[in-house]
This record gives sequence, C-alpha cells and structure tokens, in this order.
Amino acid sequence: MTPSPSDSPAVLHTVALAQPFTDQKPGTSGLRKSSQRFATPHYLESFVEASLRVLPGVAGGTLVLGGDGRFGNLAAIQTIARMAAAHGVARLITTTGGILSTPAASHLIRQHQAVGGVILSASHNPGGPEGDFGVKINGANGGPTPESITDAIYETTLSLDSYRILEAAPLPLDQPGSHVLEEMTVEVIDGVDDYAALMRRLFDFDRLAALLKGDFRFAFDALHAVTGPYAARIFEGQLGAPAGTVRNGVPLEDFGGGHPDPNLTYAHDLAALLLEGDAYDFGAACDGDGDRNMILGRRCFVNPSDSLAVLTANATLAPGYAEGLAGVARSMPTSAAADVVAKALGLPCFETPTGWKFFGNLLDAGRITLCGEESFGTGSNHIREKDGLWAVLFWLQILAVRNCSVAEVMTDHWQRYGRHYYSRHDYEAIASDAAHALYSRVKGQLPALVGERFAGRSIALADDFAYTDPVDASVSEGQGLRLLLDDGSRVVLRLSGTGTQGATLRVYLESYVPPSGALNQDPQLALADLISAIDALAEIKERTGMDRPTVIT
Ligand code: VG1
Ligand code: CO
Repeated sequence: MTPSPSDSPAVLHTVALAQPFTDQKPGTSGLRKSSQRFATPHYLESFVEASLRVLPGVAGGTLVLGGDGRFGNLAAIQTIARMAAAHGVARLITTTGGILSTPAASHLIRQHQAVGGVILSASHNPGGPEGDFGVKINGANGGPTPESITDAIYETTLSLDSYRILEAAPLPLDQPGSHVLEEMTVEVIDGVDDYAALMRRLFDFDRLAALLKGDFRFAFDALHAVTGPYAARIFEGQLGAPAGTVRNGVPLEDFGGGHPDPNLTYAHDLAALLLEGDAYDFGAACDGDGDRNMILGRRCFVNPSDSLAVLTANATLAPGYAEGLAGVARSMPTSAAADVVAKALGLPCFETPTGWKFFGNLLDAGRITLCGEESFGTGSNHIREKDGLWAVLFWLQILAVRNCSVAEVMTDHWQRYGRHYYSRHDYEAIASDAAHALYSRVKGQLPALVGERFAGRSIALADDFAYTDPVDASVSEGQGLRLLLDDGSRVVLRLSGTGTQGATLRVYLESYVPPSGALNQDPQLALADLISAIDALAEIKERTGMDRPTVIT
C-alpha cells in the first residue's frame, strides 16, 4: 500500500546552498535548460524557492501545478509540492499523472482564483535525460508573469543561500483524490475535464460532431506529448471522430525521441500525409505543452500568421465570439495579415514583442479578444496562454459552418485581403559567439541603413524594436532588429530566448501582394530576393558556417 502523505510525520527543512546558481535567468517562457542541468542537486529547488518568494500571495493561496509529461515531470511535482507546503500554500491543485497542458493550466489558475501556477515544460524542445526540462511560472491572471516578476525571480536566485522544503512521503498521483501535506490540502484532479468543458462553451460541439462523424477525414498528431489525452477525449470521445484520428496520443517522457514541435520539419509524418496525398481533409498537430498548433488542409499548409488573420476574419462563426472582437494583437515578427483584416473590420490592432506575456495586459484590460504569433501560437481571452487545441477546434468550426476546404478558405481570404508571403528561417544551435557577433554587427549598422537599397527597394525604417505597453506604460527594449522597406516588405532578425544549445538566429521575411497580385507563388520564391539580400547584409552563411537554415517555415 502506498503510504498516504498524511500518515507520515512531515519535517520542515531549510537546506543551505553552498553557492547560488547564476544561470537561472528566465527566457521567452520560463527557465529552460538541459535535463542534465536540472539534475544538478538543488538546481530545481533554487528556482522554485525564488519563485515562491517573489510570486505575490503564495502563503495562504492556491497554486496550480503540472506539466507536459516529459522526463523529470513527476519527480519535480513531488519536490515542488513539498516546497509549496513549506511556503504556506493553502491549497495545491495538481493532476493525475502530473499531465497538464499549458492552456489547461492557465484555465485552472483562473477558474480556481489561484495566485499562480508552476508548469513543468520545455515546450517544443525535445525531452528525456538527454533533452530539455523547464519551469514556467504563471501569475494570477493565468498567464506568464511579466518581466518585473521574472527579473525579481532571477535577482533572488543570484543571492539565494537556502530553500525550504518539507520532508514527506510522495503524493499518490495515479488517481484523483484529496490529500494533506501538513497545513496544505492537495487536490489531484483530472487535467482534461475542465479544459474540455471550456472548449464546449466556446464552440458548437453538435456541429463539430456532425462534421467529424461524416466523411470529413481528420488526422491529429499529438507527437507523443501532452495533448494526446486532451485530443482523444475531445475529438474521439466527445465529438465522435473515428478511433485513430489522434496519432501518437500517449505522452512519453522523451516524446518518442522526436521534437514535439508542430512544424513542417518536426511534424513531417503528418505534413507528408496532408501535403503529399489526398486521403485527408484536415490535419493538425500541437507541441510538447499543448500551446502551439499547426493547421494543414489537403495539399495546403496554413502559415500561422495567416491563421490568426483567418480566425479574426471568421471569428463570429464560433459561438464564443459571436458578439464580435474587441481587438486583435500579434507579435512583432508575425506578418501583418491580421492587421489588414482588423483594419477592414474597424478593430484595434496591437504589435507586441515576442512571447505571450505581452498579450496578457491587453487581454486583461479587454482591449483585445484574439492574439497570435508566427511561431504556431494563437489564442484568445478565454485564457492567458496560447492554445493549440482551441485553434484546431476554431478551424473545425469555420470549416463546418462554411462547408468548404482549407485551401478554399485561404484562397478566398487572399482574394479579399491580399496575401502576406511569409517565412521564418531558423539557424539552430550555432556558436553563441558567432551569433552574437553577427547580431551586434547588424544592430550597429541600423542607423546608417535608412534610405539604402535592399532587394531592389529602399529601406524606410531600421531599428531595434522597443515596446511601450499601452496598459501599464512599461517599456521593453531590444526585441528584434527590423528592416522595413518602402513597399511594406520586411525582414526581422532575432536571437531565440528558448534554445538551450548555443544560439538560434531567427530570420523573418515578409512581403505583401494585394488581391490583384500573384497570389499563388511558392513563398520561398516570392521571398527569394529578400532572402539573398539579408544573407549579404548580415553575412549569415559566412558567419554561421551554415549553407541553409535548419528549419524553414
Ligand atoms: C519561441 C517563439 C515565440 C514563443 C516562444 C514560446 O521563442 O519564437 O514566438 O512565444 O518560443 O513558445 P524564441 O525566443 O525561441 O523565438 V512555447 O510553445 O515555448 O511556450
Ligand atoms: Co509550447
């Protein structure tokens, strides 16, 4: 019999740290490091201690805890539960098997008025002992904490000399139940139930069921990550899609050895199924922690920037958005496709830096309803994270109501609003020094570039993007190097804040064609002149030693 934690005497320990860790600066979304780094004694505890000290309301409050099922998830939940008890958390909500997607966690935080949550995930990065692990701290609104909090957490880690933890028997996480860890109650709940109920409130499940039970062929790839149980319950269980619709649906600690990243490179099996054959009408995949989505139609890839624009243009087809939208926001490197729709609909449109935390203030203030990023992230005011399955359901809703194919939706969209040819080129795991030297060099050249020729156009603006939050006036600088050309085309350079090996350079390319222009080109060809011009300017091939990007989206 597993001993119940309440049966064994709990002892509070203050564990001394020989010296603080200096590498716990949270990136674009939380602290993300190799599993090996996280295996360093006291490493996880140090970051969690700092977070529990900084997050407002921890003592006496409710905390949500769970993760994407990767290697280290269950052990970390046990550790963090004992630390939460030592910090006076009154109520801890965690899930069976420790399985909790990022969007479902965001929803639980809001639903239970928690002070925040700890989400264990390195998102789309590979997992396993040789892969990555991560800790994301979300706040009371259900979203990633703002920079003021993440900066304070980092500062705290730099001078940390001890952490507090309770010694207690492990919590049984194999089934729902209530437990006690000293003064703290622990509720182990099913991580899918509440999320599925929320989706049912936003979309017309009867209509979706009619679609999925008909001759519409749908393939969903969970990539052996967290969305498997959610997708199986919703698509197959509640909407009646045929068994087998959800592929790779069992979460594995190492995601079956794959990259749980829904793009054409890492979700290639699904991409091949949809783009090279005619057996399926619709395909979708989500990432490790369930906040990203890739949408595919028969022989049709939907660029994520376009996806946001399509959702904006068709939002009122979903019951949850039937009243219309307050506004829309996109991250700076995301194409301006949504801006064009917003303008046509008379909606406010915002451009934020990369990372979901910047959308939180706009959502909380009711200034926007939808938001998205080019990196396969779309979401709305229903939670404060991007939401992979929500986007898939939204697309299904549009297809069900309009009764047409994905390709028809796209063609119709471009004929109406014009097309933003768009691509992101990632140069992953390049030497850190080379990446930073390349970046600083271009940054140094920016002021002199205005008015210069570039890919046959003239450079109208060259800057390092800075953002002033329209809600709280906080300023975030250094968010990416932008070259805006006089015809509205654009090239952006950024260094990734989520990688764990060396540095990753992202090159974002965009060029607009009005409805009267050529709408059916291959994006790589349509952008070819921008691609070679930025290579010449930034000396990408030469300085990275790479002939081509590792990932092209
Ligand atoms: C990447 C994406 C960014 C996204 C972030 C977190 O960041 O580009 O748009 O918000 O991942 O996504 P970066 O700094 O590597 O470019 V996830 O799915 O980790 O929560
Ligand atoms: Co993610």
